[in-house]
Amino acid sequence: MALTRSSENPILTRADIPDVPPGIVDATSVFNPGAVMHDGRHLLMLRVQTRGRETFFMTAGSDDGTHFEVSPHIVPIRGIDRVAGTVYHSYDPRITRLGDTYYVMFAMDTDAGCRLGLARTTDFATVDFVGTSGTDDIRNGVLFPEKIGGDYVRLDRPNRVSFESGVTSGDTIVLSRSDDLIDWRPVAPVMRGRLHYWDELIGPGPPPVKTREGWLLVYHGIATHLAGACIYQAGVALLALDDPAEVLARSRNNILEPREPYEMIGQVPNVVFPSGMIVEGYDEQGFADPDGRVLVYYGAADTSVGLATSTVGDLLAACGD
Ligand code: M1P
Repeated sequence: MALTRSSENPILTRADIPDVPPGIVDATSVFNPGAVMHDGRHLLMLRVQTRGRETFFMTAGSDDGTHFEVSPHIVPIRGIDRVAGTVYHSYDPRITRLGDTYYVMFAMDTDAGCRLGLARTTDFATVDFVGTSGTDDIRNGVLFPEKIGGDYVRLDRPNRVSFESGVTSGDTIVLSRSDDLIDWRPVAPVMRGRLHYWDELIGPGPPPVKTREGWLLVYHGIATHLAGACIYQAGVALLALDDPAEVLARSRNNILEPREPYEMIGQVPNVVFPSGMIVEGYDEQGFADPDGRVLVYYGAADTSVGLATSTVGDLLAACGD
């Protein structure tokens, strides 16, 4: 397998979450983190859920990418009250660095449905809401780390598939472009789910990584089951550098699937959900080093945080497997 689990897994559990009363007391779960290098350290932005099933963002820092200390603060998104109505939950943050600014794209459950929120920060101490990023019902959105063809570009996953339970998901990853990060134009479908196989429903994972071969995308795929159960796995694809709507390669098999007890048992069983990825090593032109270590952070069973590692070269090879 292209990804190797850390022997320290799960690297973060509810036991690592300090109380921050009155919001967070005896946290229930921590999962689906965004990840980025900040000030020479590995930083995770965590989705923390409480017994009241409220959701909060917290951050954790590490010198080695494996052992994290959670800061005893809730990270507020300043200005999110500008959203009309109630934002019930903000979750699944994906972090992209553009210049000196870190952009956090996250899901917001609102009265109107699921929307993408966008916030920005330079220090993760204060995070400022930029706006609701588009008007479509979308849960997964990831920004590319540079403009392409003069536009901001993102991959998103519109929620167009409905289950009987009323839950919505999606089977298409779409490329969208924007001049201002707020108004988005869907440009082209990039990848569709493969019915009957491991990735029937799909969504982009962490922000794509620039390599000399193309944009490396880790994504999640969902196998549906007659009983209504879903199995969440991770896969990898390679997108063309100039036009990321073009898929150059896509893994036939998943590269990570629920196998360990902490992935198969939890609040939502059988889930690995990759949401953060750090590449240790870029060349002077900003391309990821093929030998560079890759750290993929994922939510395990919507309960804890797992880490799996690889190299850029191994992930590129997995695209063709
Ligand atoms: O419970 C598993 C996942 O379910 C949803 O996945 P998707 O983004 O594909 O719709 C999300 O709620 C995600 O947070 C969760 O981990």
